[in-house]
Amino acid sequence: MAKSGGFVTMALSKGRILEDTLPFLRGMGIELIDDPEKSRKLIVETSDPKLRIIIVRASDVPTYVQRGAAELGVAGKDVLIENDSEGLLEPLDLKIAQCRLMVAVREGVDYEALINSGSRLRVATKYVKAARDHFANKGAQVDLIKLYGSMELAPLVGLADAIVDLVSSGKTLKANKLVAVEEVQQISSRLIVSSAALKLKHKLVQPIIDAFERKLR
Ligand code: PRT
Ligand code: MG
Repeated sequence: MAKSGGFVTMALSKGRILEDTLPFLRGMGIELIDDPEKSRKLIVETSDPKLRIIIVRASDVPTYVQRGAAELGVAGKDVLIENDSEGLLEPLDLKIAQCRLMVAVREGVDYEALINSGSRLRVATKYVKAARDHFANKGAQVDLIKLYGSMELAPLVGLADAIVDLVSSGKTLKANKLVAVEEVQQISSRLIVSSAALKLKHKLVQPIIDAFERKLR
């Protein structure tokens, strides 16, 4: 464990996860001292001297928790699928930042025919592990093309036949003349906890898990 002493660090990402986690903290009577969306501070104290928040990239949350730089965090299931889960517990589905991981193709493309044609489908995605499992379960042969963003562009410029991406309102697909054709998985964000911290700092960490759980009821 990196940090000893009597406090707990929670790793959150800016944007929807931070926003949707604040009500859980408020349920415990905890407010942030600074607004991370406004200030550039990456370590944010809270009204509870025993709890601080660190602001990290969404896909980095598991790393901070696994390596003991934070005891707790909130991460999308998409991020957790792509990350290894060693040393991590996932005690609660917070049902926040909900969306769906979907396969999408260009409007007018016959996805079923493409799949059944037997030729290898080129699929661009940031979610390589989830996509690999999905197409393997379907028995479909695919070439996965790893991208880090703007997946929607790939089918439009001939880089890929399909993409696997997160969809919430569907506006991004629509704006790029793509259609969702298949669901890979429902996604929501989870409270994650370091299994080591849960043992070593049980008295500090367990009450936070319990408070989040109460808010879900
Ligand atoms: O932005 P950054 O590169 O730092 O990381 P990130 O994109 O992973 O972080 P962030 O904060 O954008 O997302 C955090 C988590 O929110 C993700 O891990 C998901 O679990 C969840 N979430 C929920 C989403 C969406 N909804 C979502 N719509 N994450 C991303 N999107 C993107 C999607 O990839 C697509 O580009 O929004 C676009 C589609 O949105 P619609 O509304 O047009 O369908
Ligand atoms: Mg983003």
